[in-house]
Amino acid sequence: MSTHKSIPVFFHKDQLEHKPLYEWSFGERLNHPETTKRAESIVAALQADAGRYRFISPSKLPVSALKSLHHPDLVELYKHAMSLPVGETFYPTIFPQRTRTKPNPKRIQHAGYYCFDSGTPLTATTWAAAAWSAACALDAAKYIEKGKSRLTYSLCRPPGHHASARLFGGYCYFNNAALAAKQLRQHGRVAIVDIDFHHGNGTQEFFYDDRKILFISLHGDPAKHYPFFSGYASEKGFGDGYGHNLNIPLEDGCGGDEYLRILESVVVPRLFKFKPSALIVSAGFDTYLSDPVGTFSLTTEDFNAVARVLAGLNVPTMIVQEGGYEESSLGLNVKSFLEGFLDAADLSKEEVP
Ligand code: SP5
Ligand code: ZN
Repeated sequence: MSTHKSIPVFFHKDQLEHKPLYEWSFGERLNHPETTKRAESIVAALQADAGRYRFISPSKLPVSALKSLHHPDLVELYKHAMSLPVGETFYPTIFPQRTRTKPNPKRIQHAGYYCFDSGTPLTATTWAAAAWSAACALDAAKYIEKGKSRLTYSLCRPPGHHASARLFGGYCYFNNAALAAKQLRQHGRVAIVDIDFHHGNGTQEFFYDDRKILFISLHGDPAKHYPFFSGYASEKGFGDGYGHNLNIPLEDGCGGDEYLRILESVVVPRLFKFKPSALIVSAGFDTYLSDPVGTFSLTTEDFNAVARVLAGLNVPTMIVQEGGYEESSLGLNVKSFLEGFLDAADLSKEEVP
């Protein structure tokens, strides 16, 4: 017998207006992997199973909510970028060291002060798409907080986990998962498990000295992969937060068996010990076997198994979309993952006759 309700899915159509054209990667100009087709693939897969997924358009969040998460100048910069000519993309290429420079968020040429790579352009529509993406995470957090649902999915696009308080990068502008975590930490301990292929450097930085938030990230080894400067196992937190940051770099080619073994033997015991009152999953699917960016080899079925393992924690859970660039399979991978949570929740509620 099925006891679950449908999953609320937060998404706003204006998130599709942000259209980065290309990225600069080691001197090469590449087609940008963070396309609108990604979100469209997810929408199509979930809409095909309308009984299980309930689409909700988020309410507009106040600019003050973004300015209490990010430096106000960063927020102003995105707003200023709205005056770029339609179709024009601005790529920061000058990244001053933060010494005596005085940046002006109303000068687009100063964008590099607030940015750490050349793959994350600004356009006239970046602000709207990124603000709606953040709203998807904040509204889901409010759903969880009010007990309206024990499981939510935020179709955040653009993604968020590389963005820190003062810097954008890695295709990320606002840190959607961090916004949700700050909301939920008012009520207790929050665990964030980041399963994107890349280290969630922005999220790590937000909560590095915070013992109320446990951040765990499994990712490609930063010695070889983006974001290179962080994601090492030696980064364990700072001050009060020491011991509440866990980085697990994995080898290229890592498949489902190895991934699940680490989840069950390292991640789950750590989560049980922490006893969070809520779980946020930063869910990237660039660990997929044919992803053009990541180098792991998880299958669609593996995502289902990963979800079942995390669902075993049995706490209110928010799933926040991060990366995943194999457009044609992304929707099915997200669906497989969400179904893992739904099925596990059903099992735990089954009564013995
Ligand atoms: C949210 C997220 O997953 N951001 C990832 C940012 C990674 N950016 C650097 C990737 C460089 C590799 N470029 C693609 C190679 C295509 N063959
Ligand atoms: Zn990623």
